[in-house]
Amino acid sequence: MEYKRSSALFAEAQKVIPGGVNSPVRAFKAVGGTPIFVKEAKGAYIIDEDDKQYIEYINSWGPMILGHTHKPVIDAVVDKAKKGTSFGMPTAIETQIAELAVSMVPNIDMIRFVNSGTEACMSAVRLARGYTGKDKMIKFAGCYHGHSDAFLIQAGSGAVTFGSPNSPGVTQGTAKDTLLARYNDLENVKEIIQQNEGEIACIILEPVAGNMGCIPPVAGFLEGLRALCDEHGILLVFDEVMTGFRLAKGGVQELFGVKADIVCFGKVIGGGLPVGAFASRKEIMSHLAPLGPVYQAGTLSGNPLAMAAGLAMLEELNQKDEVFTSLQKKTAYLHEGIEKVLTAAGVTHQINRIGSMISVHFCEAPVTDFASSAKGNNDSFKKFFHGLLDRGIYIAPSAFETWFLSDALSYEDLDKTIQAIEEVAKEL
Ligand code: KE4
Repeated sequence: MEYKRSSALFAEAQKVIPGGVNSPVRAFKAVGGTPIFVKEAKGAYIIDEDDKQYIEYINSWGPMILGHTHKPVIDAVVDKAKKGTSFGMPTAIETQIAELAVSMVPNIDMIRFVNSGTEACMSAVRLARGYTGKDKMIKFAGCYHGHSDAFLIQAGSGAVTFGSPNSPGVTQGTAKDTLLARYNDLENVKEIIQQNEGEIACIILEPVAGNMGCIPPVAGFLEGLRALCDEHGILLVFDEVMTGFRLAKGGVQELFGVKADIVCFGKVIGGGLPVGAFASRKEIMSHLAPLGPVYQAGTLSGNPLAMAAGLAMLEELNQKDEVFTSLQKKTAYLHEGIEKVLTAAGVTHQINRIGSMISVHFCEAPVTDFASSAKGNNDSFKKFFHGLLDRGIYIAPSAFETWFLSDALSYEDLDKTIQAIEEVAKEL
């Protein structure tokens, strides 16, 4: 398929923006080809610069849970913008959204707003280190918590499990305090804790992983982490940037009934504007400046425009439990349809799904961690991605990403998606 205008725009962009994009995944490196440039979006659809419409499953990587240009959000932003976009001074709306978020999410008394999921997770780890007085943290291979140095770590030499930088610019000094564990492997976490007894401030994870495809926790995994943290004086940090306000009003803590000590948010909480947040009980949050010694700040943190978008979004989700049920049903319907057509075509695959998060993997064995996710056949995924794109279906341009459904998707859209997959399956 010829993406004439997008190709021209991509060529121009690459002259002044590294890789032509402001975030790497958008460049289609994992799937090849030219990224499409979006002109506008509405509901479940995006329209590219060649005026081609797509049914889309990115939804800005999660925020557009109610669909693009959702009227209450747009109206709130437009009205707020007329009164000023940012002051660098406290405003009432920050308290309004903070009170609402605290009322929706279990185990938090206070919340601090920032401008991205990266900032939320970075700040949460600093707070955990400041509160416990310990330096190390455990993260999981395949979990992504944004691009701050401490998270850009890959598996180090097996035994010691020390991380090593997975990006130039990250120092060994930083890497030594990041310990890498295997997702869904409690025994591995226990080993690492034993090897670093008394030195670990926190364990941070995506309680439902979305950055190695969608990988739910196996039975007992979250509960086991909670018990280990209680036993060893470690804080449990749930990175709910993807899952927060998407999998349930109260996120994974509500869905699985497991209590985190600190919770990170992004995406949905900002309604499509740049908002992240981290939250905890008062005893921990009171360590944050200006109350306590742990420093954290941000010029645009809590700016009224972003708060207006986030507040409109959370208010609607708080009033409409049926959104979560509707999303769950639509995603199950899509799952069943994909399963049927891929099986009929004899395509080896796995489908992971929870709530309105779903991913398709072209591999034999179940996908339960990064290693099993990496076994997916990427050539098949590339054909799958481009076959769907050419048919007007836009899914995540990487096998390591998750599809996010919006409630603006109709069952007719889902049927068109399944139909397109049935056609593409013949080419895999
Ligand atoms: P941001 O700094 O990109 O707002 O959030 C970082 C982040 C933190 N935690 C989780 C669980 C996340 O999924 C993310 C960001 N997600 C990616 C999608 N895999 C954003 C897309 C991108 O990097 O452009």
